[in-house]
Amino acid sequence: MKRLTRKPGDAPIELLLLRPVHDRALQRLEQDFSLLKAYDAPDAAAFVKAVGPRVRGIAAGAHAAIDRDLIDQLPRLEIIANFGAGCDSIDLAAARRRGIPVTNTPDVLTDDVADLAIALLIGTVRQLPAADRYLRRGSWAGRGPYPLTTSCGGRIAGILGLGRIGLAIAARLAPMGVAVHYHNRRPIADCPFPYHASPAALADAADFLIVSCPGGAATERIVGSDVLAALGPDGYLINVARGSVVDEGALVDALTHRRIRGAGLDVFSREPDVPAALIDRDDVFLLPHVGSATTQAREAMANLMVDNLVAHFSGQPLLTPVV
Ligand code: 8YV
Repeated sequence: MKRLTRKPGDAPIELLLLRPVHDRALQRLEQDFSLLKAYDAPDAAAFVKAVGPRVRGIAAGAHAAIDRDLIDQLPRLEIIANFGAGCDSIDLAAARRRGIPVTNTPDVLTDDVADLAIALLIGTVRQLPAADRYLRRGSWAGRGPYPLTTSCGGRIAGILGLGRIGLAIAARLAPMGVAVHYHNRRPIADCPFPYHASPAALADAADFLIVSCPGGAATERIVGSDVLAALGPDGYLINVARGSVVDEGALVDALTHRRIRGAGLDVFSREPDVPAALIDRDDVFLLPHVGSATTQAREAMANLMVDNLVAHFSGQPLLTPVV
């Protein structure tokens, strides 16, 4: 485990924690840094104001909002280390303007998130949550077999955001006999999968639209009523990225009017609040943002977040800077 290299007599390096961090991260951070825990203070904003001039780094807990206002209150800030691959809760432009590097935790969660995308896809198309409820309420014995559903094999998945996680999803779809198409802002050179120039064109070609792109302003609600209409009445939407990418109102509307067949969602626009209109439906499979929620992934994420902080304050290259 990497430790901070410091000279005797060096002043402690103070890090701001806006939210509680993973136990493993806390343990390691406590060994090498002095921690300023805003979440323990009775008034977090007043706390940040008071300690702001001392803060040299932020160890960001899950989805902590780090906006320009906050960054402006931290004149000595040198690094923001995010816990998570997605950095949509951090104002990257504001950090960049000040020359403050931001790090994230890619790769170590890729396989678990991709596994979950496949579980959501199969669970949604084969209606596994509804079938489970059917059995538990005694309908199997009372009403007979559960109605037939649909095959996944032989169909086309459109991956919206063919990055690390999208590629891992594509690798899992191949042995299932599901063809992959994709949309990114730009086509990937030498990519074996057919490219579509817009989310709507991708949805039009696909039976399953799988969202695995970053969140943030550039992708806000890019899956709207037009894209859902293009997906069509036999199409399914799967989202393991960010709730902000999908227009939730348009999704409820499309489900209600049978413009798409179903949806599997691990992410929502105002977590942990989930629209009641989705909760009440049988054609959706809903999960509480558990894509990377395994002991292994979270421990690796915690270590990577701390390794980036240790590298920075030891004068070493960052392991996973966000570019
Ligand atoms: C979260 C994620 O970080 O990596 C991401 O972008 O969405 C997740 O892995 C995780 O939910 C932290 O709580």
